[in-house]
Amino acid sequence: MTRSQTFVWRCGHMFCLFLIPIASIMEHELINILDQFCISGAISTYGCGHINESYLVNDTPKYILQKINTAVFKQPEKVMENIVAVTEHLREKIRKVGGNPDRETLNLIKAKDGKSFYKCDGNNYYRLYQYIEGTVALEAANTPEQFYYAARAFGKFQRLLSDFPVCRLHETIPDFHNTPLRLEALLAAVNEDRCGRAKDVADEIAFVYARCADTAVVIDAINKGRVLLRVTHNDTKLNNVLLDACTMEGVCVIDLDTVMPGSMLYDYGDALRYGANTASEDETDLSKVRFDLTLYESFTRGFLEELLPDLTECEIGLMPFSVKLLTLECGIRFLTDYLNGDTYFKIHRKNHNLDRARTQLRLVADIEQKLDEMKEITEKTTYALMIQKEV
Ligand code: ADP
Ligand code: GN1
Ligand code: MG
Repeated sequence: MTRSQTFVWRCGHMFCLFLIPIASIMEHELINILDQFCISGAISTYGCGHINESYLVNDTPKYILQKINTAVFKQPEKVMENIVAVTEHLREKIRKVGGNPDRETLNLIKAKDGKSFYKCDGNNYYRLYQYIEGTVALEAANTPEQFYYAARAFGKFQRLLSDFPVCRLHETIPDFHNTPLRLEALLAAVNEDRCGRAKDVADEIAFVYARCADTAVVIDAINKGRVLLRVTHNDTKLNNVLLDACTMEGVCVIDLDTVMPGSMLYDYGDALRYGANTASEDETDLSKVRFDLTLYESFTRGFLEELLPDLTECEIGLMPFSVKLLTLECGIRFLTDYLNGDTYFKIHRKNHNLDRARTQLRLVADIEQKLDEMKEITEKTTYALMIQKEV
């Protein structure tokens, strides 16, 4: 076991790796956890997620060990039930078309007691995945082609799960993409103002309130049956898909904690919120934050190539708007967490959640300027794909 911890720090679209010691008490705990899965090996922290703790286990073969954040996922056993059910379904589908299920879906390693997780010290839950070799998880797309491949992978994920019964899934975080409720939570945080921070964010709060009416659009369309409830991923950040390290084609969609009943618009909108931003999610120089229409076109094409025949007219019509909505929602969530004292998202510096919120809101403003162009791109892409299918 090495006494090291790898920190991946994203500045702009560059990456820096740092090694700092893992506290020995933590190291000891992790050795014991691995033993529960009959595994040992050098271990280092891994990835850039805001919620769980991920570790790379450098054995032969390699593994990814994860500690589930039980403050966020209050019923971790339900999360694991969802992941087992969804990955089993995917395995079967992948096998049927001659694919490689060990590479194209996550593979959980069972603990000694036969469970898909190991529970220790009251409320600490760990799980272990096979590490998928020869892949990369990108923090930012370097080319439109990479983003196109990510879109194909997220679209295919939904397509392969289109016959999975939505009602079998637990809602691991209730109302996760219920934007009106996210707005209510922001209001409550402003009123409570438990850290005395509301006075510093008056402009941001006003920006959000001016867009109140937007928050209900997708939920209303779901309630009216114009947008369907499907099995969706709900957290489609670019680093939640593994791409082939050589060809950059999509290999495996990961981070399945939030797979729940949802709208395809959540997956589409959230992926573009993150991936078509010309700056990083926590950029402090807001002049760098723009929405990239070339990346928008690539992602839209890839996603529609996988899903188009199944989508309703209303779903397609709302695609451009969903990018604005999911960006606004994420801005609301970061701002709420800032006001509440940074209790939900991991932070790595003072005002980190405020910086993240400001980036999202700046992106919303830029998306608003580009909505007409986005609609045109979506219409053209849809039309071209329909013609192609008819030929
Ligand atoms: P988080 O909740 O921290 O975002 P993820 O499940 O997304 O956790 O994993 C964090 C990172 O670990 C990913 O971005 C990816 O780089 C890597 N990773 C996760 N699972 C695997 C796997 N099975 N094989 C290879 N890399 C993985
Ligand atoms: C969190 O875990 P991670 O980093 O993939 C969050 C997403 C946010 C995202 C913002 C369970 O995702 O909803 O969009 O941060 N996940 C959860 O970067 O809340
Ligand atoms: Mg992740």
